[in-house]
Amino acid sequence: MMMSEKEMMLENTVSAYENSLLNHCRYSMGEEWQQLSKRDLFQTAALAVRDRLIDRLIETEERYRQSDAKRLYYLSMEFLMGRTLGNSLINLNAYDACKDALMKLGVDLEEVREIEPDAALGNGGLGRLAACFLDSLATLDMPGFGYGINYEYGLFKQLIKNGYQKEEPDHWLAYGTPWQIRRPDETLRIHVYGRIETPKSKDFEYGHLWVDTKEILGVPYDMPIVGYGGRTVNCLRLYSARSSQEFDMEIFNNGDYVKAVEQKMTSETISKVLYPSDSVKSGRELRLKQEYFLVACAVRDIVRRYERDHKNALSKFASKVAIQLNDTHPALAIAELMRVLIDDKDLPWEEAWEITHDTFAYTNHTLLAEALEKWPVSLLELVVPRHLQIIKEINRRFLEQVARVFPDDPERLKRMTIITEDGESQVRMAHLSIVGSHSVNGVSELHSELVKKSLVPDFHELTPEKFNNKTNGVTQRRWLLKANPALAELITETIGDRWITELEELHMLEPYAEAGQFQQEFRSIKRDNKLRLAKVILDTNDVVVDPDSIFDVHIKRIHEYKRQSLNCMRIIHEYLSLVEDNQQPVAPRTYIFAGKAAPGYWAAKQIIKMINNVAQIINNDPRANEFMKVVFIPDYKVSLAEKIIPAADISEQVSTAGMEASGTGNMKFAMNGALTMGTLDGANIEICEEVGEENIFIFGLKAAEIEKMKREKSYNPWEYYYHDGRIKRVMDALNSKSFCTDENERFVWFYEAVLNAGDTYFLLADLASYIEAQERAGAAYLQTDDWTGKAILNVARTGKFSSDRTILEYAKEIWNIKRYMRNGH
Ligand code: 26Q
Repeated sequence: MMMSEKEMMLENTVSAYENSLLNHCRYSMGEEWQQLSKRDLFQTAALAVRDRLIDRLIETEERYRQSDAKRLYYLSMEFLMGRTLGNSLINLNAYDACKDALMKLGVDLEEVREIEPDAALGNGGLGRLAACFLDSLATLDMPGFGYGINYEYGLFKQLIKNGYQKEEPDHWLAYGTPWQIRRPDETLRIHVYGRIETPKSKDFEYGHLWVDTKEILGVPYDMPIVGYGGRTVNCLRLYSARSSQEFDMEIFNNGDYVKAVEQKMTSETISKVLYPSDSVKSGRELRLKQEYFLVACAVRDIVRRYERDHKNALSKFASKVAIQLNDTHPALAIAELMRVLIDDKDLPWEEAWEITHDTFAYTNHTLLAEALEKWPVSLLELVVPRHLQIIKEINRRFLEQVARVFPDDPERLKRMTIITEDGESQVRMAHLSIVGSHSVNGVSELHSELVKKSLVPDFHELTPEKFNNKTNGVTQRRWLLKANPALAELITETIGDRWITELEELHMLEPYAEAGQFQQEFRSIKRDNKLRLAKVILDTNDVVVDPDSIFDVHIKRIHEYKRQSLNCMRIIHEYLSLVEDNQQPVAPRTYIFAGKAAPGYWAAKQIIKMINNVAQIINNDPRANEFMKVVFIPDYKVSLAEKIIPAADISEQVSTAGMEASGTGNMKFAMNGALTMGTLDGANIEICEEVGEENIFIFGLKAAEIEKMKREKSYNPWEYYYHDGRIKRVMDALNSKSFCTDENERFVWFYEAVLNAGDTYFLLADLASYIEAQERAGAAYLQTDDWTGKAILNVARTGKFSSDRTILEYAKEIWNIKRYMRNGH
């Protein structure tokens, strides 16, 4: 008799795990249990978990196939997954079973978990958002799949040497990863370079014209993504680039063996390394090839799967496939789908365009001009000549349409064109993305308004129906349940466990905000988390910090607009007030920073040095020590964030208003009971609306005020400098040797950038307001019960910021995908 699916599926009991562990120890690792190293133990535990994921992956795929489900494909150059072991065990509801099984075998699961390297296949917010979305899609039993690149090197490891950032490669795949299933059968052949043969006719309804190309192989690796409850396992498909022949036979036969091997290596560089910049565009050929490689693999894989399930009916493509572009990085997918439909499937332009436009949707994550992607036409001509041709035709038809709606308006055409003509001709990827998509969204209310009103007003005027908002969210499974198990347990004991999949349930905590018993337990959990972090800080920084001080935390990518320097200036102000004016802060604080700077971003690296110098001076000054400590924890990453966030009292979210698209760290902190110190920017505004003005510290200029000062050129930082002695003292200190650890260091550059170069980020304009808000926060912390009440209300009122809510909005309003529950669930 056939075994039922249930009998086949591996169980999540202690004895079943014990069995699996011992089996993998012997038959996968080829070892005896006592012989396993720490890393072997991780590998063995991961393999036991992986078996269970695969069972459910197969079942899930069959469920979607039988329902002929519409599928969502999330195309992203970045997936910042972090560690998987703990998360998968929690979502499988097998954490305790595995922990107990290991314990019986004399091993501590917590220790094994710490061995796992982070999968740091992303820079920051955009990459982590993609990872949270995958968790929510699986938890909601929705057919949503990620497509990305299997970078051999993730985001660089950060070392701090003499206060400066140094980068080291992150060879995360050095020992392989148990979380990937290689699928060599589904390898794809991708073409780059080459040339276009003279077309036979002027339109695009002709056959293959792209010739003499170089071929690269795209080998897929699937990472199973398990949703909470373990019913659904979706997957993230990552492609590695391989050379198409072991050796290029022609070169080989000509006798140049070394050159042949060299060529092979060159094609494999495409998936070698993640670009470490989260703003300034690189304009490099390799990055373009990476973007194209992702897009070519994903589009072909999607079309192939569609055709496998739907015989010869491409006209229905958009009713079964939705593709979301995570920023413009995969925007070439629009041209690639057009190319496949026209060149390979022989569809006429109009039909291909309708399918393409109905399939794609685009998310914008930035308003910063320098972060908007533009590629030189000459580079596209070299790497993807056929796509350039298609983009030119898209643009020609688009401008024709604009000219029909707005006749005699050549300026408008210049503003809207996809291909710029002035100076070096370039393709604006945001314009291509907007034109080729049926939906364009920003990532917070304010940001989505600014996309319409400031970034692309002409496009909004032409097609207002495309534009919408999807406020970001984060997965509470990783950022509360996993990162803060003690708080999660207290919440569950108090209101039940439905919050794990329906975060709005947290509202039920509100009545407990002022309850003595609950407050006490809440405080004791926060203190334990602070103690745990203090141990990490002792290990990494060799600094002793006081768990009873305020933990004031500023962690995120280092960027001028994020204004770590504003925090630094205020710390200097507090320090000088203490040592020069004998003004003591009302409560002792520990200032905690972490974050990476793009290796080529000079100012950001200088800011790291500035923080470290300030830390060194303050931490070594006995007059300051009982009141303040400053630490910069090196090598910020997902697994470190999971340790820092639950320990925070204050969350620093101080970007120049109008510049942070959303922020997602802000949500993670509030969810863990930290109070936000923030400007009215990005999602801070919505956090303020949710938690209430009395439970957050808001300061600084508003986006509209900044915008006005910029427009009228009315901002003069010198006025603030001369008008406010506190500001002058801080600036003068930075211009002197006070915070220098050796000769020739001084932060003159900073003084110059702020006072003589116009203070682009409005530091001086916001400093006084920031100092005052921080003083309010310090005083509020002393009212222990009040503060705890506010912290609890922050937790209770962050229900909106679950990525489950975000995904449900995307699913309903953009993707039109549904939930497919397993029978009996
Ligand atoms: C582009 C071209 C070449 C090389 C690199 C890049 C590149 C890579 C990453 C450009 C930008 C990024 C990442 C941007 C990012 O993380 N943006 C953040 O997205 C979050 C999720 O929506 C928001 O919460 C943040 O506000 C936003 O800064």
